[in-house]
Amino acid sequence: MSNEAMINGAVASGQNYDAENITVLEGLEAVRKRPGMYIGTTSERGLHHLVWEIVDNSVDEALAGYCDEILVKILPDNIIEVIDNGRGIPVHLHPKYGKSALEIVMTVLHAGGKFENNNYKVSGGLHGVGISVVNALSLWVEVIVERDGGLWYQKYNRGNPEADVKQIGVSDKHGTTVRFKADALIFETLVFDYNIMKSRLKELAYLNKGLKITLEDLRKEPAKRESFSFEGGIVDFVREIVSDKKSEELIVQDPIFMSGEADGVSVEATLTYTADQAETIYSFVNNINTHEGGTHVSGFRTALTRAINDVGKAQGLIKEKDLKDGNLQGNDIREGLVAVVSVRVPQPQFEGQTKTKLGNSEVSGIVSSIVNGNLKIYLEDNPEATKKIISKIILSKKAREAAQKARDTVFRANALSIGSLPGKLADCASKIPDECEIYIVEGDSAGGSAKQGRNRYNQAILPLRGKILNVEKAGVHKALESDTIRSMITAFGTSIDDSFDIGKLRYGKIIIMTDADVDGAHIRTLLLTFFYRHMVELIQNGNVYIAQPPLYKITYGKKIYYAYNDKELSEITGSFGAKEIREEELRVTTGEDMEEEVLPEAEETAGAPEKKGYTLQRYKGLGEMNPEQLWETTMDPANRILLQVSIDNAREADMLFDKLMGDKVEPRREFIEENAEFVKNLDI
Ligand code: 0RA
Repeated sequence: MSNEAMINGAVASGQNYDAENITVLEGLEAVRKRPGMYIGTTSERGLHHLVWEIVDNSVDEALAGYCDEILVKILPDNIIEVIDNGRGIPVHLHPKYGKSALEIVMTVLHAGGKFENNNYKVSGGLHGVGISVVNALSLWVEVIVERDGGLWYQKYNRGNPEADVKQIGVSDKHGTTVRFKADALIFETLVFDYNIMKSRLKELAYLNKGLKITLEDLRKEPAKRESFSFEGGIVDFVREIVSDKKSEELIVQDPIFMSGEADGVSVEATLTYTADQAETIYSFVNNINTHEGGTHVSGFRTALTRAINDVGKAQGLIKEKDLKDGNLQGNDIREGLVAVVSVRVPQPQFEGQTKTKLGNSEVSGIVSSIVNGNLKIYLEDNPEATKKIISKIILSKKAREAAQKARDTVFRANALSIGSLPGKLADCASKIPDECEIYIVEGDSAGGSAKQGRNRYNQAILPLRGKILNVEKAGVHKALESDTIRSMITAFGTSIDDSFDIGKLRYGKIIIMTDADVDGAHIRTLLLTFFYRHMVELIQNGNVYIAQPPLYKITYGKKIYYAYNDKELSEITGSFGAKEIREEELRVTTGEDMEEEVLPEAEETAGAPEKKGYTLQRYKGLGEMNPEQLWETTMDPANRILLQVSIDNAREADMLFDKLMGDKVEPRREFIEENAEFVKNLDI
């Protein structure tokens, strides 16, 4: 029996399949052979793409005006169910293939587009590959369609229909239910993450005004259920972004909304101003987050600069003689800006490292003229708000000039001081940046161990003392008053902001090493935010890493093992044999009871050796490891695990930042509650 026939099930079901069908089957087989080509990766991220692919189809129905509700369930055993009240996938017999349209949609690569006539399908990106890709990469899929008065059903195993589409009942409703179990042969993990699901679904609800999206997690009791529906769309999105601000920190009380359409491109944008220094623009193309920006964002920025200068001058708020080239500059205009730009583009071209940058050149002018037109009208109609915005911008400009002066002074002073490298830094011998690493270590005791344990030739250690400044709130000249921040910048050699020069970087790897607890996470977030705001090239260039200290040390006989997470712990202890006892003991040693013991030192759980045969030590902080252990587990290139920080990570840290460090207590508590599991494991 040929491969194709087996995949097909054609022989088993005794049907005749022509050559065309064989090609079809090879199509799905190609997806299984090279899943990365279709969903980017087979990691947790790729797994979640399966859900996005289905939900995108449901959202398309909403965009076409046929669907207003989507329900996503995470069922026990990580089975996903997506229910929408769209038109339902067509089930009629397809003349060309002689099969139900449903079967074609599910088994032919890219078949979705052929039917749908949906211009806004995303090409080139990771979405929009078609629901058949989900089918190809699932152990099984079940589809239930309600339309044309009937209830229809088909099931597939690894992409192959189990039987023809069958009518299993009647219904006067319309909609599609897709249920699937991802294939363990394809994915590294099959476990869906509630928070990842929640943030994307919530984002989709913001981007599609009025669409109600519900997420349910039925994997454990009590079930979780959250619904997202925003009548204000991206205006509500911006409101949420600034929700941690007090009203006196908001320059504009209600976000400004702009929209329009030209040449098939539709544009929606919302903006507001806060007293912060940061610029926050979230941008989307066809509901995809364009992290790297692109032509829609540059069009938006151009329009903002132009509209503010035009109206500001017309109203006498900006005096040309005060300004260098007669205009307020974009970077001053964007300080404190919070904006969401969402466009729909018929044939988007995605570029950039992560294919999240819009390349279509025509979009820039379209966005720019729509935003410019709308914004001018707003500014002219709201002179009070305009006045406030422009005084804030002029203030930003003055602060920036003052900061530049302060920075110049600091760096000049630094350059003059003897040796010029900070005293706390234990530098390495090598001066070849490519082979040099700097560990930024939380706390003096861990710093001491790291200094002793390191490879002096190429590993430098910079211990961080105390709380680092909140760079966001303090502003950069304040941040530069912090010893810690100054030491760090001096050690790197690159300077910051406009003066940043990656050519002067003294270490190829900058490694953040903090404790695996909430304080450690704070410090890490803070450092990442500082890098993101003032040294972003370090991240773009891939120089920034996070060290992963182990959570456990297991001693079994004379051997020592280290586990970096609970899964590894059970794998390691599982390999020792005592399988039945194992789980029980793991619960004892890692469960909540242990956490409550007042043991400042690491916990040695040596009890009942005749039963278990191994000793488990749970590290609570880097400081508990002696120099040798720290080297062996976290610093030795042969054993260590380093996570390279991506621009996405840094951006997330930046977003979290306000929550963690802001004045309001509520968002911080929410963060800790939302991450309760993480926090429990990591022990606060
Ligand atoms: C093909 C054609 C049409 C809709 C769909 C597919 C569709 C796919 C999914 C996946 C999840 N929910 C979905 N809803 C619809 C167009 C239908 C028509 O023209 O009637």
